[in-house]
Amino acid sequence: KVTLQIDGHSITVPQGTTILEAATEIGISIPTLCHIDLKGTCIKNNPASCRICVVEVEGRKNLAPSCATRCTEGMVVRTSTLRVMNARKVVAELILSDHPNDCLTCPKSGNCELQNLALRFNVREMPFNGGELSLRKREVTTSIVRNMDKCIFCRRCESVCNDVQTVGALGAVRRGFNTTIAPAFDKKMGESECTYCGQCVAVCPVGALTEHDHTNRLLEDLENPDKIVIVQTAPAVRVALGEEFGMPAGTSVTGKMVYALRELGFNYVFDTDFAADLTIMEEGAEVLERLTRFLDGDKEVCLPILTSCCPAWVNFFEHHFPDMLNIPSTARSPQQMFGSIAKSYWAEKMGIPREKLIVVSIMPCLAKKYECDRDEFKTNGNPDVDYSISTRELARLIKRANIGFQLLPDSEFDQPMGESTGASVIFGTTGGVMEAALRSVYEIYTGQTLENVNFENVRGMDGVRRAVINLNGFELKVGIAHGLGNARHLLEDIRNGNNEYHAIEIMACPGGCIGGGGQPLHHGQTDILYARSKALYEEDANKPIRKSHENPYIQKLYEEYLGKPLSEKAHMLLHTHYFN
Ligand code: HC0
Ligand code: SF4
Repeated sequence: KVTLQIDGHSITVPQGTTILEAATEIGISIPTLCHIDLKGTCIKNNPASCRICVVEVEGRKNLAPSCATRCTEGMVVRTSTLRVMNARKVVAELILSDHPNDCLTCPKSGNCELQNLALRFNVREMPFNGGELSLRKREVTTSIVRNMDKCIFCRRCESVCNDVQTVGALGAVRRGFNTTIAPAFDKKMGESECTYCGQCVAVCPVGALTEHDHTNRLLEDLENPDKIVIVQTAPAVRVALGEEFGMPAGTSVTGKMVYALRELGFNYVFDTDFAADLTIMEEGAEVLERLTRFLDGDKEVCLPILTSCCPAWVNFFEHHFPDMLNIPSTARSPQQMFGSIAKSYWAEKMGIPREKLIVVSIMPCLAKKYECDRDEFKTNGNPDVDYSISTRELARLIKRANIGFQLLPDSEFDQPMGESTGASVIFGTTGGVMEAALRSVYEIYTGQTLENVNFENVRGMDGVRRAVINLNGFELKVGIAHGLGNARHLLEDIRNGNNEYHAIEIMACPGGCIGGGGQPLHHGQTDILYARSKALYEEDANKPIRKSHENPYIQKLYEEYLGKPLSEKAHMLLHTHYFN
């Protein structure tokens, strides 16, 4: 342990603690820009390159970057002397001298860390303007927009893509004013191995990486009298949307969200959770089918079975594990199952022709935009889900439409595709899909009622988790990974023959969908992820039905239309195949 003084306060911290960490602990908020450390996940970037966080250390001539300077015994630190404040301001002014000044129209306006710092440092003029400027490209993909003239080279995106996701789609290319952060050889993101997970967008402090906004398209569709526009909302959206309206993280706003969507003009407001229950029916049946074959001694059976509902994960295994495309479940994601059922079963029931129906999804995820666009989810070019907007985009629409979100009453989803169980609600957090599957697989496999539906041993935030579930004497071994780097480790183990699992859940984003690239920005605070996850478990606990196979409208869908899980019709509408 070492004891030091920061702004006159004495503090004792473990050896190795940085000045920034020590100051944060006693409530002194030193400004940062390139630094990010989402404790409890592996998201970390600390190149100490921006110098915004400098402080004075007694006895040292130069100012020290607090993010990279370790505390030592007897150190005396000052974080807000005039010299320090002026130095930070000059650093901000220098960054701004090579940054467009179009804040008013920037997609990040109001949420930009550089803008916030300029305000905090009282930057009122641009003393270094007029010099050479970096000319950098703009790229629009289905999910992500890259505005490279706004890049400040903090390298957060690079760290997250390389170290956390192990995709390696982003890195510095060229030098000096020509430098850009791009895929190797300055290729386009759309031509790289990018999975569209959106984690680079989630950590970008400025407007260099943002989502591809579909809100104008949606407003036009909502105005069009020739279209019926329906919406589905993903599990993780309801526990994060409130943050955009000043509510504490972890406030569940399901009822207000439904009300707001009706106000916006959607003809029907449905729930992706309904389709998550359907996913469990299909994926659960696949698990049981493979297990039965395994127990019968079938050597050809592919185990472990992997979940397939996360589109960035699907993209990742298609790119990196083309030799293992037969092990993931063939079940489509809930987003796509919803679209497929909406444009077949429901549209037929309602007498709505396919071309008149627009299915929109509200997702915490940017890869969902890309998933809607995959050819295998289209019929004669018409997509099952027309397009997806993110939680942040929905918040912007609500604000634009003058809806006072905080004061809205609660409203209920429409039926039949609005009914869902507690099992489907927890899909939005890491471990939730596995827990939902276990609730159904247990009952169907053993024929017994599962009294305690809480599988605490699959919950939590550790990057890779293992659990053994006793199914009447058979030990089912399950694994959970979130973050693509963790997924890669598990998959490499399996490829190398160290296969200890029967089933594995994988989500690309740290925390699962609650930490998705389309969510309100967490600005490096892990508490936010924990609060969102807790809110999902609470919503699950408060649901009258908590097992997917007990959803009455899912039972009806099978009776009226699909027959049974894995039927021919179910295969056609609810399953998919993978490409390399
Ligand atoms: Fe998810 Fe999903 S849980 S991927 O994170 O499975 O995006 O929230 O909607 O599709 O349900 C995202 C969230 C979903 C899907 C569901 C799954
Ligand atoms: Fe990397 Fe994900 Fe960003 Fe693509 S979306 S560049 S995979 S972090």
